[in-house]
Amino acid sequence: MRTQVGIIGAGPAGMFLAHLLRASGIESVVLESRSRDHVERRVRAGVLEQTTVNAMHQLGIGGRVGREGLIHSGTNLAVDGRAFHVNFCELARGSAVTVYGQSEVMSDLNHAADQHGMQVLYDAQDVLPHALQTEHPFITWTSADAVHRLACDFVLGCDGFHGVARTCIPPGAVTTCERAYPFAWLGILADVPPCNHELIYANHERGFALASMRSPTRSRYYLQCSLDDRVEDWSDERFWDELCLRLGDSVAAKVTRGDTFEKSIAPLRSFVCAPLRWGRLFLAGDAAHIVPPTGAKGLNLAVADAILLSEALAGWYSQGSMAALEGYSQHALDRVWKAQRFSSWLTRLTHRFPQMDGFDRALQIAELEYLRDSPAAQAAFAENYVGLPLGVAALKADTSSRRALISL
Ligand code: RFL
Ligand code: PHB
Repeated sequence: MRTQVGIIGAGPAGMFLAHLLRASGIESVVLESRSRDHVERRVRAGVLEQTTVNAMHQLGIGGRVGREGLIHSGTNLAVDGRAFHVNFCELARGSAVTVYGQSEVMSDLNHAADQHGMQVLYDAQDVLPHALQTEHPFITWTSADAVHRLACDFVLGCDGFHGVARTCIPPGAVTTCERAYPFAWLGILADVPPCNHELIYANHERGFALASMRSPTRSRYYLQCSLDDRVEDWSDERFWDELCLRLGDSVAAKVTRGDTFEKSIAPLRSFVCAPLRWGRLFLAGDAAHIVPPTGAKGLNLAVADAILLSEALAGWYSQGSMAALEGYSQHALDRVWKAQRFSSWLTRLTHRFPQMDGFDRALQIAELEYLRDSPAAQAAFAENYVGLPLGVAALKADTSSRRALISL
């Protein structure tokens, strides 16, 4: 089997890349180790930056996000039950974010892939890229006891943090930076109306809480919990009681309780690998970097990588130029580190750390009160939350890439 670009992983990074490449007339095959159902049902991100929504429209898959996505022109932060509002529209070039679940994004990408007859192979086992330092890389995998081989020009590692692609790079050829946080997020879904029309990020002395949503009738809530906690430790009753305590009385009065589902615990991590290229292998999305979910940046970074990498590959196929491909890693990482900075700042500002003393707590409160009272601080928060423009990185790209990127 032969294609132009072999993609490992059918999550957001892999599927956006497959669609963006197709839009530039470049053929790809996506190899995914899990089932399609598993990938579509995974409950994860909920907040899309405008760049992500624009990319969906450009690919012709923006119909549903346009109709059903909830436009949020601001968000709320709270400290010990006292909430304040940050207005994105006023502070960040009229921007907003769209609340639309990752599983809906995946469903839209996969539905369009079916319509276009794109090649996405699920349940591919033992996926392994080879000959990455040559001009003729290939990928092998097994299914139903047969071994398969895909010859290609490039391999894109979009297989998430635990994937195989990054591990193929010899340790001396990349550097990695990592920070594991000393807590996790317990997340639930419940078919009850959200407690507020916009999100609430709550700092409470018992720990962080987040009120989010998927639709006017489906709520998504998170609680900071211990790394040792198990889902079984958290009955619905305990979850709702703790959530109400951390959100404070006035918000708690608007929380509708109900049966929860998709209860899961995720540890928080920051991770960056550099460079994002080794020979003919390019990394994108969580395979290359992880941010704590507090800033809602992970999926959006995966899409930004996909846009930059697809433009660079389009430059190679149309002009035979390696320039943009050589610049991809630096362009993507410039943006990744800014998102990393924002996400870890917001995590430190809103969570309870084990060794925190009165001084640390007073600093958190002072910083949140500064954010509440200072239009300049709010403008910086809003600019980062809605997403830095892709054009910042693109300014350094070559002219043809720049024009295409800025149009997104
Ligand atoms: P994914 O989604 O992990 O997809 C990788 C795919 O690769 C497959 N795979 C393999 N395939 C073949 N061979 C192998 N050896 C393979 N190993 C793995 C996997 O099965 C999978 O299908 O990575 P990708 O595409 O880079 O996308 C990243 C995003 O999924 C992730 O960053 C976000 O979910 C993060 N995130 C959020 N991002 C946002 O932008 N906004 C949010 O509001 C937001 N909220 C969140 C989040 C992540 C969370 N968790 C669970 C960590 C909330 C939470 C709780
Ligand atoms: C979500 O709705 O899943 C969500 C929202 C905001 C975040 C993280 C997750 O920062």
